[in-house]
Amino acid sequence: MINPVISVSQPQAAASVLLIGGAGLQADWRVVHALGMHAYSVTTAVTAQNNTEVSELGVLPAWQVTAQLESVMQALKQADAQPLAAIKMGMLGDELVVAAVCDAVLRLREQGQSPRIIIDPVIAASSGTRLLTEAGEQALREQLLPLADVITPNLNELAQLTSLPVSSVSEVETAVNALLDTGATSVLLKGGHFNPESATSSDYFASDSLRFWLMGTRWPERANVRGTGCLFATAIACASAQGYSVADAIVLAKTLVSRGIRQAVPVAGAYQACLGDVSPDDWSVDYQDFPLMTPQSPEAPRPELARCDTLRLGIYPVVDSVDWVEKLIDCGITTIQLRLKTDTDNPPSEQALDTQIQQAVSVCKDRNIRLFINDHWQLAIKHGAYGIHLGQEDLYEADLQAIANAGCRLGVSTHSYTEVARALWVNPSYIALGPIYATTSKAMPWVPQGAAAVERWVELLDGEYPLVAIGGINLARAQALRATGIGSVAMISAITKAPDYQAATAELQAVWDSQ
Ligand code: 3NM
Repeated sequence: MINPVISVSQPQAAASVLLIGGAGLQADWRVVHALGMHAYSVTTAVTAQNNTEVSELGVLPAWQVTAQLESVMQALKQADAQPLAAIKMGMLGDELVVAAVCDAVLRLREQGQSPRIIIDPVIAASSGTRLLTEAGEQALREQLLPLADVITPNLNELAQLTSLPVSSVSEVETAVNALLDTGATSVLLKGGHFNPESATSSDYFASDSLRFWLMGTRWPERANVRGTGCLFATAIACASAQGYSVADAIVLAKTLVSRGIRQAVPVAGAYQACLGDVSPDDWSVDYQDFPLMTPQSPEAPRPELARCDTLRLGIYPVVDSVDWVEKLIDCGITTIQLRLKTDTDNPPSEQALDTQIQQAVSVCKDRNIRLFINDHWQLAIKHGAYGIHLGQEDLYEADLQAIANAGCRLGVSTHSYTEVARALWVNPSYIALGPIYATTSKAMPWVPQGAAAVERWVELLDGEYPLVAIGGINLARAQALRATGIGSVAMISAITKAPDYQAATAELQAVWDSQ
């Protein structure tokens, strides 16, 4: 159900964004400047508007838009130009401008360039004034939306583009799916106007392979913040240009919009979002702005899982037999995971699994060891294990309520902003972050995150959840990671493949306990 999204903090060659729009360009540029990035812009319309009305509207002739696009294309041919990685479109005005923009995208594709296309389908101002003619709307729907990687309608635009009702969770899901039928790769409903009484502002995303609701804190005293839709779509474009997957780009954009609303200031009868300085490396993400993600309804209750007895789980070996569990407890290990990976051609019987898990639990119980069982959550509950460890794929297959009811802890693997947002919705007992370094113990579609990412995760999440770094961790790397402030490091081969596992375990523990 859930595809891996490869993305975490991969350093990217500098890339630029093209912004196409009307008045919204001024909000768009604020995101680009806040992140210290580079963009080109093409103006499609000039409006006379304030916080209450649009009094005049002039859409530029299509030849002027084409001329601007042509200048950008020429600039992109310069040897030192940053490649164009994303295009964000806002107000287009009429069908002639839509056709001009469409033509430019198709020409880029003919030249072998495929920047991510983010279309904010601006149709009308909040005051109701139309910003796109009816013929323009038809051209948008028929010509441009099929080229989109992400369409980002607000609630009114979703209703307008689909002619469907959008007042409940299931209606929004149906309408978003209907908009996907235009041929776009994905759709994000920006949910600022959806369920305005709810404590969270919930957006809904759907593509062929991924669906989720994304919930951020609402700030009701700042209900009328202008331009947040533009900020959201432009932030998706900027994160795209930095190399993030669509889903991670959306999570980062949501944090930025939440931050902007939280810090908004009153200006001329409305609020203006304030982004402040935003680091392009980690988007200055603050825990209070970080969204929660679930494929279920945003109204579904979250499980109340038991907490670990400590935020610092220490040296955390991951092993594949009861024998290893016993040997490492004898070495003084107090947190351990039993990961019985099954050979799909020759799976062990349920009875064999049951016996091993029962034995491991009984070995650990009398000695107060935190034993986490990987995957086999029913057997872990049955035998009263301290905790369960699940990967993202298993997170929604497992009965989280049953795990919570059993008082069992739940640790969750994560590899990206998206997966952390999903893990946070579950309110897990710990969060594992991986792979930090390259590993040969598990097939991984992910690029290693590196120690700098661990530092950022600690800054974001430490104190909220126990954190565990995993992937390629040996003695020297454990020492380096200790300095990031993370409370735990997990490893397989550094212990189980060591020539002398007892010495290796003792050294790891000494390094960990020494600072
Ligand atoms: N999970 P080693 S990396 C089991 O990134 C596992 O989620 C990972 O083994 C993740 O210490 C990994 O030998 C393997 O590299 C860790």
